[in-house]
Amino acid sequence: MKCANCQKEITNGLYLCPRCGKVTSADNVQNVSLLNDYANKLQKMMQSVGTAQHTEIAWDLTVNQYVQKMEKLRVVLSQPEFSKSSVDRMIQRIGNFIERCKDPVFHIAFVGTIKAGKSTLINALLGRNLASTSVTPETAVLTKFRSSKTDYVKVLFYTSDEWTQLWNSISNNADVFKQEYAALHGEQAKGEWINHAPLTQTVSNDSLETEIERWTSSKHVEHYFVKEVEIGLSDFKMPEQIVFVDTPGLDDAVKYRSDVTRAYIDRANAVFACVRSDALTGGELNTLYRIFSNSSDNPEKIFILGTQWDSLNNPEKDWKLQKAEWVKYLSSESCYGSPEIAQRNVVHVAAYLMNLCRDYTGEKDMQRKLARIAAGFPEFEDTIVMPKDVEEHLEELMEKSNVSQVHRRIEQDIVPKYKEFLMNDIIANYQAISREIKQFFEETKESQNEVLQTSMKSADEIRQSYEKSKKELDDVQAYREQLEIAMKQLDENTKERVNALCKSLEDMTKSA
Ligand SMILES: Nc1nc2c(ncn2[C@@H]2O[C@H](COP(=O)(O)OP(=O)(O)O)[C@@H](O)[C@H]2O)c(=O)[nH]1
Ligand SMILES: [Mg+2]
Repeated sequence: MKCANCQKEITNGLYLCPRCGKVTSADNVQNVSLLNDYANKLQKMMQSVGTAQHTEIAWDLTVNQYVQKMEKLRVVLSQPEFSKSSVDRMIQRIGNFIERCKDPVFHIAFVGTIKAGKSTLINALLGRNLASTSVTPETAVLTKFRSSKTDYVKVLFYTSDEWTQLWNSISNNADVFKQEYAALHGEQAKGEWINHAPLTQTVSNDSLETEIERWTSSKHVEHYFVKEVEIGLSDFKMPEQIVFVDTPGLDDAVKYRSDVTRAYIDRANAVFACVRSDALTGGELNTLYRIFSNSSDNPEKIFILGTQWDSLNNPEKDWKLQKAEWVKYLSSESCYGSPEIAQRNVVHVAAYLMNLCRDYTGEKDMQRKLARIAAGFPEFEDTIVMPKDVEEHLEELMEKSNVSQVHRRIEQDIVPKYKEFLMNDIIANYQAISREIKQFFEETKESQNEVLQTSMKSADEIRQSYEKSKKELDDVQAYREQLEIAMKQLDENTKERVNALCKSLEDMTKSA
């Protein structure tokens, strides 16, 4: 049938038009004023949808449309008709999605428990010690590294709301956090840094270490209030849109910070999960399962690194056994889905060994450390007898550290495909949110249906409440139809879209 007001085609039997929001027919309706009430509400909602704020996404037209649709859905969900508790999560997901579209960057997150060796590994990959390893477990700042034309350090600070949440989430046994905070006069410094505007400093390549330390090291009081540090590196050999993220531990004594890491896992486009090679605990396995459940579309972007490999008693032999065990757990459908992929993506690494060789100065202490590690490998038994012998074998020891294998995984499995992965992630994210919203509306409709069924129990009640329930049902149906129009394009041509989007991203990279 056609709507009497806007003349657009609509489903038969609707009281309210999902296109213009006006009453289509008041036949058989006793309580016309109630119907009008609903019509007004619907029109108001449509009006606010029409004026929804729009964040312009300049880098791609289709992503721009996705964002526009999500912004409209956000307005619909924010209507007082829906309880805040049931829509909050969706609204938050929409917000995250929009943020993600604004900044199309491929995040490689290095995650794991505290002291797993994340920062040491990042330093091995960067080729210099920039990620802070001098931190106590209670202090760890999320740090991003990306390639840039100039070297810079950008610092973001907590807002007072975030700080309150962080402070309230400090676990009871985080004594060190509180003691150090007191010793550095945190309370006195707080006023200066909380709510501070982001700081971006261009620095010379040589002073990066000092500048980063100022914001991330536990020696400086400022680091408590730093939410995130982004470091631009002129000598980082990665495409500018690939970012390495050093995350606080998943077992941070400050729950707020572990939560930030968890959120990052969900947001990351690829994950390097660092697990000490001698221990895959139940807790860690749980985290790994969670990582997989968040990227079910492509588990090949998840790497499990057995870190601190050199500290096993007998690295080669012990790791073989460990790895077989890990692969067994990780080959299931819910993880890698095959033992072959698990074999390939579970990689041992001794980043500390790499860094020791790289920074080798010939000091006795360094020679001793290296000789101790070399003693774990039978192949050096005859050649490294005295500590000073290590000097002749630095190249081999570096190769032994297996950092080059991690490099290769990044360069072969991620870099050539990152744009495609990025686009797939944006689309998958969009679809997942849309599905959740759709389901929410289906459920809302069902619960309205139940109201209707219950009210049919007595003939008298029908007369009294039928009209009301029916209008409510129509109302929801109208919302839903609106949504369905908005989401129709959703499942179309996903593959083609990926290609088109990759192309635009490519153009953007070129013009950047
Ligand atoms: N023997 C050895 N020690 C390592 C290795 N990687 C990290 N470590 C040590 O483990 C400790 C924690 O490392 P860090 O990178 O700060 O861990 P994070 O908390 O995960 O960032 C430090 O004392 C490192 O020197 C490694 O490959 N071999
Ligand atoms: Mg660290």
